[in-house]
Amino acid sequence: MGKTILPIVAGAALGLTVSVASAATLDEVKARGELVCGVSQGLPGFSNPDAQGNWSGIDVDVCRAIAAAIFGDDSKVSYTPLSAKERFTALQSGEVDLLSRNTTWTMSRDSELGLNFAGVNYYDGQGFMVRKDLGVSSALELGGAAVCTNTGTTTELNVADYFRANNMEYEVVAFEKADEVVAAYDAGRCDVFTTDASGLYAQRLKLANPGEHMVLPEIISKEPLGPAVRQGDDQWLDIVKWTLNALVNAEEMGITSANVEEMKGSGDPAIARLLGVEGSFGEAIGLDNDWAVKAIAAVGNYSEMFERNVGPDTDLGIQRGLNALWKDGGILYAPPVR
Ligand SMILES: N[C@@H](CCC(=O)N[C@@H](CS)C(=O)NCC(=O)O)C(=O)O
Repeated sequence: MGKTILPIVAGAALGLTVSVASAATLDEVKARGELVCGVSQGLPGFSNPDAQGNWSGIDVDVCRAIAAAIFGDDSKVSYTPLSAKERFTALQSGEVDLLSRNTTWTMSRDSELGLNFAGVNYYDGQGFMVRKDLGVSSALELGGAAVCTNTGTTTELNVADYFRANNMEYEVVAFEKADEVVAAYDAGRCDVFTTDASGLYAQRLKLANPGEHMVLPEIISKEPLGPAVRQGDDQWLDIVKWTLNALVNAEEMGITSANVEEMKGSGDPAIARLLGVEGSFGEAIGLDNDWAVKAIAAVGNYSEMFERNVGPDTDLGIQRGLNALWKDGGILYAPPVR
């Protein structure tokens, strides 16, 4: 008990608006009539606004799925663009209900920042991009290079580890905003652009001549990207966690946005539980029992979400790889609704 109450009391005594550990994020979201989701400032395939300010991407779909599970309406989301450096403060202070922003789940973020990660919506790893005319074919040939990267990321920590472990010198050229990193690399201020491999595919689209650049074969880290919430509200953590699990389980069970209504009558007990035909799993997390139906109807199952935003038929052209289901050779595995 003391653990959850103390931060509220301390915050109130200081006269601060402290949402940390305030119990019912769900109640606040319902009273406000919309979910406030922290996203990137523009990363194609993950969270990106179009010219009209409509957001799309695999991280945006997580926000939409949660809004749909709560309100039955995936448009009830307001998106707050955040730089890598700003994102954790925005979540800690209560400015956003949820951070869904290509954020790597690490131990220090999970334990020291007052956050909880609700799962992984994209398994990634850090890579390097160079100009083809640099004449390099491996990251191990990058000794002495100037490396462009973002501040406040795992990226800058991993690059330091990698160069040190391989006894290579390097010079960091770091910026807070991702577009500044891309512009600096494109202008030749550095030899190498490093970030999550998905980010390389996404940001490459913004270069003047994408065909003049190549991604090197080395992947130097594990970057499990997923949504995070504040510590101290277990119900809200469950809502985010189980909505994400529902999309992965839906793919495994062959449930899609197109057939979800029909699948309610499938007779398979596992499908009946996920879709709220049997049991009261939705009520147990503070939602309606058909919460998963609403989420799946809005964004589709995990595969639909992947293919629409980052898959082979999109500009990013990414294969499922690690992000395939466990039974298809990947590592996506959601616990059962039971
Ligand atoms: N996954 C890494 C890197 C995240 C990150 O912020 N990457 C940059 C470079 S791709 C980015 O998303 N920029 C987009 C933006 O800030 O809008 C982390 O969690 O630290």
